[in-house]
Amino acid sequence: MQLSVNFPKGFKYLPEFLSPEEQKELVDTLRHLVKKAPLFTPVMPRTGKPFSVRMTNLGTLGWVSDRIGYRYQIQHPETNQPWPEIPRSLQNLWNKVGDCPVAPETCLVNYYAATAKMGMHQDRDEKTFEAPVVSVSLGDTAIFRLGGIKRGGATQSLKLNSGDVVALGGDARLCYHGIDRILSGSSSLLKGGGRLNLTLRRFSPF
Ligand code: MD3
Ligand code: FE
Repeated sequence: MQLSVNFPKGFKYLPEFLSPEEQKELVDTLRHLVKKAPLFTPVMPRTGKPFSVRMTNLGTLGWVSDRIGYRYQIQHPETNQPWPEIPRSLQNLWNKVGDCPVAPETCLVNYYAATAKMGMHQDRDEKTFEAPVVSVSLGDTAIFRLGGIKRGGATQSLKLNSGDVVALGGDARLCYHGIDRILSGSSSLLKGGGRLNLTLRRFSPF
């Protein structure tokens, strides 16, 4: 158990929400989908500096970053094919924990190898912030950092373990957050190690 101080209103932390069997099943499903929509390495707008995290997407829209900027688009940037559908199990998860009357449009799949991290940022490329973001962690544990809605404020650190689900709604939806590091070797779920994070979202207002 972690000493979880004061989570912002709207931050729902559901440790071990997925059973080991559900996690294995989800990884199998993702393995097939990632063959159709391979992980790619996004680069920072303007500078072209590569992310350490590799990504792909599922759903009618997917988030990409390249020299032009951050945006949602309907096709994979390398195959130019539409993204695969969001699997039923993830749509069901959204319905269980998302507290949202409409379906998710996108699932960003982030893969962290042992040394990957993600700097503090807000998720604000969507056209609505009324819908939550629902996140699933699989594989190695991540040290997650959560701040407030203003850059540079107080932060707290939380471990996200395999099978943990986090739902970010309300005030939490625009909180700064990032991944400080991965605890390499902490899980044997992914052959080859590392961590997968799935974030289900809505782009369009409803
Ligand atoms: C808190 N992903 O894809 S998931 C991202 O583990 C992203 O890959 C991280 O940040 C990852 O944008 C964190 C948990 C998460 C997702 C969205 C949030 C936490 C959040 C939005 C607002 C506040
Ligand atoms: Fe984020």
